Amino acid sequence: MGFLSNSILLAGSMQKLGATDYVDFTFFVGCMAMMAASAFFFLSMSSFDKKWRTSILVSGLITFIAAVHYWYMRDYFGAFDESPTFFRYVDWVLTVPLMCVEFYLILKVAGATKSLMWRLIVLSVIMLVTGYWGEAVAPGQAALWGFISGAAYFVIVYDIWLGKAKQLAVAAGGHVLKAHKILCWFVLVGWAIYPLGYMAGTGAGQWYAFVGDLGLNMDIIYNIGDAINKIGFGLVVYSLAVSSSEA
Ligand SMILES: *C/C=C(C)/C=C/C=C(C)/C=C/C1=C(C)CCCC1(C)C
Repeated sequence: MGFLSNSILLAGSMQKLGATDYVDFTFFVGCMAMMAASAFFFLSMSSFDKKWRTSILVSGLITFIAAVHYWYMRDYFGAFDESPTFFRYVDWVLTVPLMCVEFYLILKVAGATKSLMWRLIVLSVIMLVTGYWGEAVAPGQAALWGFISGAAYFVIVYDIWLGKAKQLAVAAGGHVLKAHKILCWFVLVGWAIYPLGYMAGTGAGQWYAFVGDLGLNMDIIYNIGDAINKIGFGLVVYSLAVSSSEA
């Protein structure tokens, strides 16, 4: 609990940023971008047809939850020069399941069931809890936990690219199929940024130590991944709502 209350006490305190503090910089810009994206999604909501409003609301919730966490992560990193692993994973465990809800919402027109949504949510929670375990609880076994996490990730990729979600997208056709395909690419390529960050951050003494040796920084990789995946994912849903409201 100590670090939590410390970080709250320190919130609002100021530290000097140097020109080479790239990690602080990405926390700062990430926070701002998430706030701007949230305002954009929330304010555009009412201009859409009722059936799209929940999807846009969820896009806004994802970036808003991230904005709040980035506010704390920025402070935490500034104060301790240490990865804000706890806040990071609390953020993910809230926002990644919401992305699974987003898949469900856009596929509902084709008859997506709640069981598909829950399956994706459970897989994403397994992916994140095992990742947290490898990063924060048992870093000596980071390779093993990263492997289990990666297995859950691949099942998610399979489900949306080739499994039930894919069948539903094909059944829906049109704009939904197109949006589904772009979201699938986000999960395959955009989400693959995260294991790279994990390898950069937990590599010490592991077979993949070379990733960290390349000079890649875990927090910068995660921050870039979050900006692409949370804001980009939301924008895909937004343009789906725009194009099907026009139709
Ligand atoms: C907004 C946050 C998102 C989309 C976070 C996604 C996180 C992942 C896809 C993390 C995946 C991981 C692995 C596949 C293996 C290593 C451990 C993780 C948790 C970094």
